[in-house]
Amino acid sequence: MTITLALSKGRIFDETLPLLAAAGIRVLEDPDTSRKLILPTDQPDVRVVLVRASDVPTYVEYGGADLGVTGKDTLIEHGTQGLFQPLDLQIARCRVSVAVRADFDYQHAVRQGARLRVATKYTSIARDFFAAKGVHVDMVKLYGSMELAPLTGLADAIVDLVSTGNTLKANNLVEVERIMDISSYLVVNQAALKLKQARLRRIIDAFASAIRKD
Ligand code: PRT
Ligand code: MG
Repeated sequence: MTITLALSKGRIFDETLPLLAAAGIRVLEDPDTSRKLILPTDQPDVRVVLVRASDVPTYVEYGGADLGVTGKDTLIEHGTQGLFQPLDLQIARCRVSVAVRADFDYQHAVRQGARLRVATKYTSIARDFFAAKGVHVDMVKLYGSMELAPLTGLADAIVDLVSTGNTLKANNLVEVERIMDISSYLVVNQAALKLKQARLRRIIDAFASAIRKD
């Protein structure tokens, strides 16, 4: 019986390592130097698969992985069907915000009932947020570099992840609304949870006791 954990390279991989260590699991190869997509660990029954951040929920939902770590942003956009989410891991923290060009009067546009053109990768989150506010939007779906959209006239506003705010600042954009706080969750395949219960329980419990408490 093998346990497969889906992670994405970068901050999620890096910030999951200490939690794995708490569960007595060490990954034996560095994803930044190895070309392998399946990484062995020092536990013969545990392996890590490297997938695109937005593919983690898909792998876990369909059983390509037994468990995974994914941002709440990704989880909301994907939907939570077939996924058990036992833990908020409190890692890779950031927020989803609305940002505009520094010279765009967002509050005025909203008060005037203007139709806003919004560019984002997070169309579900953005749609729900503006619907609740009663703001009419035309949504433009992008897959990256959202910051460019207001600078080129593609959109009035973007909905994107912000952590330090440095990327917005560097592109002369300002944050005008905080939509929600984001952190990453442990997600588990529901069938695996039954079939591999004892082993998965030990990993979940070890992760739970290693979560930072602040
Ligand atoms: O990069 P790729 O297209 O493969 O996928 P991805 O961008 O979804 O993956 P990755 O690894 O970049 O992000 C994985 C998860 O990390 C996200 O789903 C979030 O839950 C979480 N996270 C935490 C972040 C950030 N912080 C973050 N700052 N994801 C992205 N960013 C980006 C943001 O999009 C913006 O471009 O960093 C930039 C802003 O950072 P600051 O510090 O300048 O504000
Ligand atoms: Mg990225």
